[in-house]
Amino acid sequence: MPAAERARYIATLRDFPARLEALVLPLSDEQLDQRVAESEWSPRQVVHHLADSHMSANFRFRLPLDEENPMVPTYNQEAWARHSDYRLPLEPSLLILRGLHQRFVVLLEALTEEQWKRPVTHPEYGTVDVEDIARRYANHCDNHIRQINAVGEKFGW
Ligand code: NI
Repeated sequence: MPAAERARYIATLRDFPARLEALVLPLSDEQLDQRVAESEWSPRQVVHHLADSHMSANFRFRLPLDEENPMVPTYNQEAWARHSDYRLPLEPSLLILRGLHQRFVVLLEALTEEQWKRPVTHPEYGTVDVEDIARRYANHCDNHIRQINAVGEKFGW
């Protein structure tokens, strides 16, 4: 994998908290609770999901650095999104993302070639490496920005 791709994943992770804040902070409470369909998440749920998901990413980045092919835990994201804390204002989750992503950038920028290739096993995705995890979460950032933009397109903001 060329170093340029790794640098791109790191850049995406670095820029994400500010990109997300620019998108969601101007929204009203009503807009934050809009959904494109009953089965889809609102922007508010997406922001809280991102905080939970990226806390889980922290384990997926770190465990393989010091353990031999660790198994990482999974969780039921649909069930989590129905809990009371997914109705909170955005600030707690935006703060988590700010701090976490600052940590991710420092951690990933210092990885050696050997560390990028360390294996980690996910119950559904199988055995991947740290680089795959970085790609997956960089894509995760972009996908959820698109998901929030789709709500804006539907409701005209
Ligand atoms: Ni997600």
